[in-house]
Amino acid sequence: MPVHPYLDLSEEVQTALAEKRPLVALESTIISHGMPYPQNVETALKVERTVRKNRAIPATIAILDGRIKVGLQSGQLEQLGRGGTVIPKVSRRDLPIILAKGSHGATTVASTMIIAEMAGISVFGTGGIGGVHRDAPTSMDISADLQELARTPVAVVCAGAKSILDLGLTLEYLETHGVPVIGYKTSEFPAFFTRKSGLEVDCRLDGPKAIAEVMRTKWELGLGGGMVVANPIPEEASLPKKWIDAVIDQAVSEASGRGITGKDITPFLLSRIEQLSKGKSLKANIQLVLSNVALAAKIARAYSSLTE
Ligand code: PSU
Ligand code: MN
Repeated sequence: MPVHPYLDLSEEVQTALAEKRPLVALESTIISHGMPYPQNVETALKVERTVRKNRAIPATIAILDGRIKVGLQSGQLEQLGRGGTVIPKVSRRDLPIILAKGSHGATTVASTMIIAEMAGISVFGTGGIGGVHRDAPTSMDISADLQELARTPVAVVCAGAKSILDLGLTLEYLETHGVPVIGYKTSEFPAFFTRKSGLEVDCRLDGPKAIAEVMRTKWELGLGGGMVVANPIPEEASLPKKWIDAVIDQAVSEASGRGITGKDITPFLLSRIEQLSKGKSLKANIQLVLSNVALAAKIARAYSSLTE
């Protein structure tokens, strides 16, 4: 019996679910839209190895030929990485359209959360979440990731959010929607390429077990919804704040000058930042993703031993 008629689980993921082993969900927009080829595929493979090294099972999620895949073969990762921005970026609103058309799709944080929940996976590791854009007061551009965190019970481990966004407004939005923001070994919300933002998280926790306990408590209370676990980029990989902030400011002003809007804006900013930083942002991005998925694996293990 499939878990869900639209879902194809890999054999490994099926076995892990049946044996109640810890799983970590992974997204595919970061592969197709978040990094250039071939570093995107190399990183996706390294991410999966890192999850395994930390004794959990990776479940990379994507849409291929109108089927939701949970757990990909390396050839499928290659297909998503090589396809790049030709593969449609799929968030909550796009999911039914792409499935009905039978197309391929790269899942964002929002749609990866939806699918992780369908499959029964509670922990998801990635780079950064979407958020409230700096011009949101007039553009109303607020990532669907935030609404998803409000409604779907999955813990998302990330390095905070890039300062292409308004981080203060992003935290306000999460507060309004009842999404806990946990700082892992930090009381500050990290700003992706840098460890600090000057903004406080709701709670600092220093171990995977303490984080798993908040997840269990939230869901046993019937509160539903997700959680953000913010893990600062490793010190040695972090970028000088002034310099990267200037790069980001330039990318944001180019995007507005070129009239880029909607779902295209985040991928545009990510690739422009990579070009302007001469690849330095990409190196940092890869390091923080690896650190996040290692933590996600530890949280998945702690959560599965709490709930067995
Ligand atoms: N931020 C990053 N890297 C990414 C993304 C965001 O630093 O790859 C991707 C994620 O898939 C996220 C999506 O869910 O962009 C958000 O897009 P939007 O802002 O259009 O909701
Ligand atoms: Mn948007």
